[in-house]
Amino acid sequence: MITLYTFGPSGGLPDPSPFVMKAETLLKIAGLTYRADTTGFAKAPKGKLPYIDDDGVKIPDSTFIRQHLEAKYRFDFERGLDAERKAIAWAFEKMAEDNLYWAIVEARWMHDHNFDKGPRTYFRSVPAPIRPLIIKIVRRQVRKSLHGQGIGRHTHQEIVALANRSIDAIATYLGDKPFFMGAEPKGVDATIFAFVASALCQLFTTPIRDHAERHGNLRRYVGRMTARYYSDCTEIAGCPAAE
Ligand SMILES: N[C@@H](CCC(=O)N[C@@H](CS)C(=O)NCC(=O)O)C(=O)O
Repeated sequence: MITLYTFGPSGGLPDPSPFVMKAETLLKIAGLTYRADTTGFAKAPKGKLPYIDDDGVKIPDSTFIRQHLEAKYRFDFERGLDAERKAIAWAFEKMAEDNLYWAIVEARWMHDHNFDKGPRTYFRSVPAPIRPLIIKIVRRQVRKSLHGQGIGRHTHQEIVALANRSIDAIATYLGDKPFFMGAEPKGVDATIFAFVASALCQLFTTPIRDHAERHGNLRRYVGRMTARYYSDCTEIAGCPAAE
């Protein structure tokens, strides 16, 4: 049995972490049975979510989770793609994970109006007397991560400009195809779906969201992925489920 360690649904998303959403969607695309567990963060092998426990074997990191599913369950997430399209898919995934992601983190964690609605609520289980201190420490760590990654050295406007170019690139490549690489979903769709839905998340007020909302094909794409893989949801990130 596979256990996927998650943060749990929040803000109209299956998970506030796009990496957890990606891993969960990969499991769904592969048609594997799993259970979600929200109690694993403290024991995360690499200190981050997601990770899975597959019959006692722990695999952290969404990309290595995918590799594990490919190796153990012989599921081909790239079936039918030639080498060039595999390269394009990988490049888009890493653009989302290593660039767009940090712009989303900046938008959610560094601006009080978003922080108060989202990240601040993640600390509800921390005892009240020490909660403000823990929040301050974690928020400072996130600021340091943004600075270390490099994006935190830019102005908010510069960060938004970078994110919007990524959103435009995703929208342009998707075009009017049903899924990112064509008629059928591939592994890359788990990533693109997770990051586009995160950018569109209705809980947060961000220029990135405003920009993403102008791309009707992205909203329809999120709705299509929702209809196919999250049949218990009528909408995700304000995008109605529809094939
Ligand atoms: N490369 C990892 C990234 C995972 C990641 O960044 N997870 C974040 C949530 S979005 C996390 O757990 N952060 C907690 C921390 O850094 O303390 C993956 O693909 O799974």
